Amino acid sequence: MRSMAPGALLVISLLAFLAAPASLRAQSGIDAWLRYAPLDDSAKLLYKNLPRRIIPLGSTALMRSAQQELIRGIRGMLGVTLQSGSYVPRGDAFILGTLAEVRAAPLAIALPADLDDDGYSIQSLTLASHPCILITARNDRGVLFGVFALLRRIALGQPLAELNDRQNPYAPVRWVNQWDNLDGSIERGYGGRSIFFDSGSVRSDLTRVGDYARLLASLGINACAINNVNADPRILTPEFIPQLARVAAAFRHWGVRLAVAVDFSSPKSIGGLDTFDPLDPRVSAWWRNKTQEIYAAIPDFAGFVLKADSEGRLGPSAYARTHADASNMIARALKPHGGLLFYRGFVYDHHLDWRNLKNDRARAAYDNFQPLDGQFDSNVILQIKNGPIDFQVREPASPLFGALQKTNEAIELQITQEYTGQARHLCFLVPMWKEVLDFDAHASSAAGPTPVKAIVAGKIFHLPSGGFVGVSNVGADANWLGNQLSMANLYGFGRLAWNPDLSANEIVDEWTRMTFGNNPHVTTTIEAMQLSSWRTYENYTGPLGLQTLTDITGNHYGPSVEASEQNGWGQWHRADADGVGMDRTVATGTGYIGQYQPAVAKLYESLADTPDDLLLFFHHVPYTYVLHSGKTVIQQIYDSHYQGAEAADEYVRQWKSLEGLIDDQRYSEILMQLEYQAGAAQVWRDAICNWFLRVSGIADEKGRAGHFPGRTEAEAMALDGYSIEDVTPWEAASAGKAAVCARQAVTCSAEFRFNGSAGSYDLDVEYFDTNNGAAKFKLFVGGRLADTWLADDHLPTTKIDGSSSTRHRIHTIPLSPGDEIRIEGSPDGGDRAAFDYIEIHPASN
Ligand code: GCV
Repeated sequence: MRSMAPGALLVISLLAFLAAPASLRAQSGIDAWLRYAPLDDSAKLLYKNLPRRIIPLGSTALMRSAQQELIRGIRGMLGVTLQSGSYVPRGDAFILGTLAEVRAAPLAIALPADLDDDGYSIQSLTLASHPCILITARNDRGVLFGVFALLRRIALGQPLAELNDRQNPYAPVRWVNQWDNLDGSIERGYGGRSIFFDSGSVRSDLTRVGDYARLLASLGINACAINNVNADPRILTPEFIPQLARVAAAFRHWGVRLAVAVDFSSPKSIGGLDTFDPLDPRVSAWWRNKTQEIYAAIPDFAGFVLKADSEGRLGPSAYARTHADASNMIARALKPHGGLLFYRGFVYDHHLDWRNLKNDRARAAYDNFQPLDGQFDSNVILQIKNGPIDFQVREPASPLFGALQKTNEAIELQITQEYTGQARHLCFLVPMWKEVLDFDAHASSAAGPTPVKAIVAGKIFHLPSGGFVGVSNVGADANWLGNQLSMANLYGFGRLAWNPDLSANEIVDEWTRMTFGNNPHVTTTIEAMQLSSWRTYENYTGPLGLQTLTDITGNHYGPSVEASEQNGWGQWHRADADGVGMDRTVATGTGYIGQYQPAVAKLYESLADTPDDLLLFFHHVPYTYVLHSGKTVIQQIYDSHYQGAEAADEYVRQWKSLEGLIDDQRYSEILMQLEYQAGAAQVWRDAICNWFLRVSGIADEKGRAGHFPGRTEAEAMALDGYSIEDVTPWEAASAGKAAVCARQAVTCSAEFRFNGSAGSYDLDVEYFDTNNGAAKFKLFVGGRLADTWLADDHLPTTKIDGSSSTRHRIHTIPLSPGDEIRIEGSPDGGDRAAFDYIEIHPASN
């Protein structure tokens, strides 16, 4: 996603704006799925008899938001401006009110008796012989959610006549977490700076916070914790609380409640005590007073999130206390105010001895929390990541879901794509989340199937609370997450939190239509891309349950197979010359599988029955082990990487077929992103295949791994100013080496002669775009300049490695045998204009 010069972008945007019909005009993405773009005339016909008046029966801030949203949506999509009025039984109207308000109006209609908090009913009915649409709910937040649901129906072109839609949320907890730091950076955030904080304070302009709350409300999300779980204790200082109150106010009229993450040592670090021992009465008094201070400023404050005894965060172990001691002490301070304490289950030892084959990080959540079942207060919720490790591209469901019967649980899903392409790669996560949510944990022999979604919603063991938490990490960039297509993940999380029974197809269809319109070619293309994208990403990063084979001690982005080995972090895959995979069996391995309920454990304990997709997560096997698919493990590793990279290439072609059917700005931004992804997928493919080829010594039966037709390595070129350096990890560069320009040089060059037959070719230059400068490249063919570009992307590394390796494709160049091809690189700052190879292919166009 290289940036264009601002001037060029302005001219292009202006030209596009003047030339395009309204629906195709540039869109920044800021409105996400709430664009309310005009429907086409035939769709509008469906709604020609809709009421023209809107009657809110209540006057709270939330009711005003509901009213304004309905006006905004109907005006945008249908070009009709609703008139506001008060109720008289005369004329058609949209009527908005809580059940109590409808009863008091009074409207002589039968009202639904089965609505929960935040649930809603949308009914088309006749009042005094006038057709009306009534949106009602137990609370005004529910009315707002009903308005969004009605507008969604219109955006999707669904008829409203005889409508009787009653919906209750599946679970009370539908939260998002942001990992924003007070300085304005965001841990694992890819969409720019924080919309909440800057330079140690809450931002003065909270417009984007309100916009965000509107997006969240449209999905039924009811709370947001705004700061990093690696929490800065200053969030609880007396100076900060009034600032938090401003954020709460920006959230409030969208029905989103504020929460914050807290640091367990706060009583000591900011509270003036000499201890943070949860059993010390001074400590509990401190939390009580602090909580009162917060509720005095923010009466609807939702609660705290706590990461303790994890990744260096202080916790109860400092005083030999339990997680229950810690969480109950804080929960009791919140209890009188109705607040919740989310205690994170992500507790593990990151100094494990990797030489001990019985050690296993995957065991940690269960080992820490299962023995405490029954000891947590009723307003404590254990927040458990979907899998036992850490948001890898594929993990089994955490066994902890099925192991607690007396503890409120929430599943933590990661919307921000930390290990799944960091919003530079298309990776629609809803299919992955669905697999976990629908996974039968066999938690109770009495209750029939016990899918994880029902467990966390408290439905199986009749618990007071629980539900869904998404780590969202939106930022101040116009498109929120750093990639327009990634917004389907935020949308999908919210829809699943409301109703986890929705299918991935339904969700992506809604999102695509609301985001890009109803053109059938557009919707089919985008939906197919989204739905295949998780498998694609998994294919070229870490198939067979290997997890994302990335730099796990660094940026979690590019390929680095050995980064997870021989360190204490415990993300081991144990690949060596003889075989690959973690033996987690009870019989011979770490015993992790024994943490599942017997029916699940039986499945995974058996090598023969374990699904191929999770094989190497559970078992260590030789490379020649034959999968259910009939392929050997090693061949599947090669094949999946080639398939994944081909699919990523195919996305570019699919996307290009949408030119002119969606607005230019989003078309171009996404095209650039997909072209980048296609190149990066090839980097992954080559890195992983080369690594396994070298380590296993077993050839790819299709002859692809290690053979790269049309590729000329930098090492084989005549160099001037460039020198050849080893790359770390070696698999991140073709043949392990790159040409790096001398630090002081103004320009370095490398050249070779084309020795193929005459024709038209695409030239791929693989270069390293480090983020500490913007090197300039020029490519000459036969002495003539063919292309020039800047290495000015902001990839997450200063190093020449798999994260900075980037492909630049130059299309349709005529070449004859003997033509001289010369690349010139001019370093800038720390960016050494390094490159890896040039690959020449017959032109694709
Ligand atoms: C907020 C992983 C991430 C960390 C994150 C942590 C957590 O380790 O890499 O950035 O810290 O999970 O979920 O607490």
